[in-house]
Amino acid sequence: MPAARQTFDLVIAANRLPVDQVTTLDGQIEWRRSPGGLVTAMESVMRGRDGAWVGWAGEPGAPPEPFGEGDIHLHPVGLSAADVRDYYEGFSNDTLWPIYHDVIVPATFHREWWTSYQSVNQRFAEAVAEIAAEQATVWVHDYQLQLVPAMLRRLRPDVRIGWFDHIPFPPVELFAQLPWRGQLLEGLLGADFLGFQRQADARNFVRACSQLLKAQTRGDLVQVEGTQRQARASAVPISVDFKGLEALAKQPEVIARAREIRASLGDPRVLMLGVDRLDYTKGIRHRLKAYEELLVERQIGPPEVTLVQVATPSRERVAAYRNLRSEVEQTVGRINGELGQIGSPAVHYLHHSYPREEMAALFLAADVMLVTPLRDGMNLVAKEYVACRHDLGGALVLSEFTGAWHELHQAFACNPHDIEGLKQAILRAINTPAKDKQRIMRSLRRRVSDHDVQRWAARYLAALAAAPEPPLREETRR
Ligand code: ADQ
Repeated sequence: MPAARQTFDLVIAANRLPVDQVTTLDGQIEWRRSPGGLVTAMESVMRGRDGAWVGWAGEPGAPPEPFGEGDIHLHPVGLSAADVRDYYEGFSNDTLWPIYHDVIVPATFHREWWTSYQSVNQRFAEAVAEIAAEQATVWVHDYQLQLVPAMLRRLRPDVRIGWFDHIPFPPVELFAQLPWRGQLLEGLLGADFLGFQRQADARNFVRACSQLLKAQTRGDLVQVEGTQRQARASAVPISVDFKGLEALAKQPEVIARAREIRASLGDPRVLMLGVDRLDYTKGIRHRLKAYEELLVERQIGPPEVTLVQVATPSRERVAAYRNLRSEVEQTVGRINGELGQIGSPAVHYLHHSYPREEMAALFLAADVMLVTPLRDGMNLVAKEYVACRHDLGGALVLSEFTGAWHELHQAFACNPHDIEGLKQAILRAINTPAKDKQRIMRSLRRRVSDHDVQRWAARYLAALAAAPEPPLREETRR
């Protein structure tokens, strides 16, 4: 007799599993848990529950067998090399990503990418349907899986479905460019609850349903056509593991490393820091332009002031990302060539990923943190910086176009398109008296500590549980 299939009360579906495959020195394959905040958040809600996570393991080809990792059951979904090219790099990152981020670069439309997106979403929906227990809660994440809610509902009308959008949801004028806009909205409306980073994102979604699908809407509710169901769309902003980061940044080794970083940079009076995925949404070029002008005008300069820019390699098979990388690297080279000094370059540019400890040490070492995206769903770096500054040191320059700015109003706000304004914000962050900066940092920390990632996950699941009841019973009565 075949063994009974294992099923789970809480199933997470996200493009990636929360683990990375590593090959050890003796050639063994091992899984290492990725350190992101989402994993920490999920750990907090999965503790003591039967939880599973459905996602891609990160390598093209046949998926590994399901396996356990701590409390979580991991259920890999396979992507072929063509799926990675068309569903992931193509439709997700070269069609949806630019449309959802204000078309900072033009979006590319290919019908075969859409076909691949549909078939991969179907595969995810089937994988979830297979392992979700009767009446389970399913939490689908992000723009790569927007068709999963409706596909899953067709397979499993008994489960409660939530979707969370980690990135912005665009205004209808931009969303309407998508040739598959109707299908995407219908896909999302399979969910009972749709969570967004900002209220404005939720409103954009509701407006898109009303204008493009002619759906009836009331406040944050959307009537789903052909059913008596309603989907609710509202903001539940994501956060970071405040306590975990604070504890990390209090470790003596991390504090010593922060001192060592400053010393190795020549103990500058002001150390500025940027930490981003190398993505055109992050405003790295605008930041460098403002910094370069401040140097040219001799308002600041090395060795007293220096900038460390950490740019994590990202999506290097998409042309827009390759172009951005060469542009940023040329600019850094030019700034250092023209404005650096022997032994004290103006920009220290690092194209690497770092362990959490090193990131915390960098945050602790930095007097001014530059977070200048042109558009960003939330931006966790801003919140991580604040969580690490238990010493109340440092100053945060924060773009108004991040979700984080809606919670961290006391930060030194900037519009990164306004280079003059950005320069002024940087100078204010440098020159504001330490006492005032401490007061600001204290209130930023209060906000992040009160609204940490554990609270985010709990709030999301409570909203999902309270979302309008699917009227399955009513429909069968009719
Ligand atoms: P991202 O666009 O990836 O996330 P962000 O929120 O800043 O942007 O998260 C990046 C994460 O990577 C942070 O935890 C940061 O510490 C880490 N990181 C960056 N550079 C690193 C490096 N060199 N080494 C190690 N770690 C590094 C998307 C959306 C955001 C949203 C998040 C979560 O685009 O708007 O905040 O999801 O919802």
